[in-house]
Amino acid sequence: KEIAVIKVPFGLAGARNGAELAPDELITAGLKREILSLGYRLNREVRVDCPSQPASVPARRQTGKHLNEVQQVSEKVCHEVSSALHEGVFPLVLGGDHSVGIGTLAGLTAYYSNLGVIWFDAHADLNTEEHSLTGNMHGMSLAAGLGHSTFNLSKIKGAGSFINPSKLVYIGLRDLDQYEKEQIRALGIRAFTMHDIDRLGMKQVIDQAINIAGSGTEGIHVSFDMDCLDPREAPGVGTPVPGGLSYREAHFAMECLALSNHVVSMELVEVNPLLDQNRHTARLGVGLIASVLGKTIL
Ligand code: DIR
Ligand code: MN
Ligand code: MN
Ligand code: MN
Repeated sequence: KEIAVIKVPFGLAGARNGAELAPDELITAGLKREILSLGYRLNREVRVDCPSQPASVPARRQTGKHLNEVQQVSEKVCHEVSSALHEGVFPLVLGGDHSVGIGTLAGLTAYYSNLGVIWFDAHADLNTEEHSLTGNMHGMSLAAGLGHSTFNLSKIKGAGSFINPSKLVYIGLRDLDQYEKEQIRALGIRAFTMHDIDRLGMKQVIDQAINIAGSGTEGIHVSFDMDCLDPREAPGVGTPVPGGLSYREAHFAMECLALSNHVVSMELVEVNPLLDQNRHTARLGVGLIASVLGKTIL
């Protein structure tokens, strides 16, 4: 099996600087060695050219901040992801902040019309331009994927149709805005919060998630925001929230996803090397990618 590593050094849509440094940090932390030692071929390693300085004054209300930059990056990521899929190559997207996920979803929908998505995150990323309290577009990625925000997949060249909320599952939620709570209820999105993980255990949670996102779909896309992890495990993220996933809960979920054989793409976002300690969060990210790709303990 072949992998395309798609590096997206874009951090303008997050809450603070630093996520743009993550793709290089993940490579330095040994990502390619892990991929190759699992028996994959590295088909290509692409670096999407991303603006690092905002070209325009950040807009306040009508649009998210740095909309133009997010749009440019989304179109490039969309193109890279859909090209990989059309060549039968597994796309591994390295963010960047989670606005990168808009382009990833765009590229996936260009190829798949019936995709399951598992969104690992402390946050729901369901804000629209109108409802966001921060204006940060990394908190709007799924609103864009579902077609609820003004800037959404239909504005991205090459994208397919919106994702299906009944095939979307959250894992790790614990910091939601009021509007996002209402949306999750109104849309009936299956959301495994930290409370559910405490109550059911990760095995029940990931089995059910794979069932929802993986049955009757063409495959599962794993979008992994590193802030789903507990900040003690992953200090190097832009918006840490206490009470997150443990090291083993996260690895166990990835291992079960690998065993399901349903995963068709993955992205890992929101590593912030400026806030990290001894590259700990980057190395954890590399390990989690290895687990999704089939690394086992024995
Ligand atoms: C918040 C935080 N809901 C916002 N979102 C974050 O800015 O919309 N997403 N941090 O990852
Ligand atoms: Mn996120
Ligand atoms: Mn998050
Ligand atoms: Mn199945």
